[in-house]
Amino acid sequence: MTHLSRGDAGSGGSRSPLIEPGAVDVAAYLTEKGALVDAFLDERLPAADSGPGKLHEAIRYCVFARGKRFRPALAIATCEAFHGRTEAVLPAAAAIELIHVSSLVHDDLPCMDDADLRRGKPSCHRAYGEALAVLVGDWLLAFPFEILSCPSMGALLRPEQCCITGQEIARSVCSSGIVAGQVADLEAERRQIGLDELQRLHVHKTGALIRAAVRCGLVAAGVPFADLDAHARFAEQLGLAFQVADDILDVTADEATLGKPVGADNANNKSTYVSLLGLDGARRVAEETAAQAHALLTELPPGSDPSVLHALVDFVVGRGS
Ligand code: GRG
Repeated sequence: MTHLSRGDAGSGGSRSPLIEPGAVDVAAYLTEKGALVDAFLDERLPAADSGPGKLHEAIRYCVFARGKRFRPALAIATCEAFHGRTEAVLPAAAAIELIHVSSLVHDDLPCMDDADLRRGKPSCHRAYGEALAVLVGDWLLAFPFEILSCPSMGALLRPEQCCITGQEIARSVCSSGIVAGQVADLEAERRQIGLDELQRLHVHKTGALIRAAVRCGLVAAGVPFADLDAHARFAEQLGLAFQVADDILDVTADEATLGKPVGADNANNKSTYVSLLGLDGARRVAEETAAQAHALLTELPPGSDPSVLHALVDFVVGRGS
């Protein structure tokens, strides 16, 4: 479906397209892989009406809202780039999406960003109240590890692969991951921070889960653990590009497209790539970071097929241009 043709891999320098424009239909890829992830989750999440209270209804409300499913698609694309089986990476891909949703629910709370809208709908605490939203976020953070430790995982991955997958995902949340990044972000509010500090913060807050998606894809494809660092290097650049594009969209997109309030960063006194560099400067950083991601993808070993990964990099910066 997605591999219509493959272009010249190029040198990865400044923004020469590494694949022919239109060679990979990213929108169709995200839809196709998103549907797989949704079906996987639909089978495993408790029924909306099963109680207690509205817990499971609220969980489904958040999970099945209109998200791009970028992170699970990235995990699947990485696994497929190394000729791994989609079924082998699907549990990790779904787990990563749940962690992401958990972070969105908590991020929207009054004590954090206090956002009324998420994925085009009232945020979880707006729809279900603050106490239940905290608990929905808690639940969504633990359930991924129930999925990953399910005995049926043994039919898909070797025990060491299961362990590393769980470790990668847990690490993307803890002291070098989303939670640490969010603490740094809160600390940085109401003061001017520099580009280095902003970048460090986002390596954790946004980059860590994107990196985990790539690493879990590599693990599921059976890439030797010793090669994970080298093969996942593009993910760091991709994570940064994703955040820069997100900052740009916060000032350029409309609420209907974004599915959340625009201008929220400014309202919350956050330093962003746009506030530090201006719109053109931020766009330049997005392009440069994407070029680095493309260049690193060209260094993947012969035999791998990173064409969808190149297209996902272009998709990320394309959203912010
Ligand atoms: C409970 C894991 C957990 C963390 C708590 C609140 C918090 C600490 C962290 C906030 C992390 C956060 C929301 C970072 C922003 C990441 C980001 C750019 C989100 C937008 O991602 P998209 O565009 O959204 O992929 P969709 O809705 O399409 O999935």
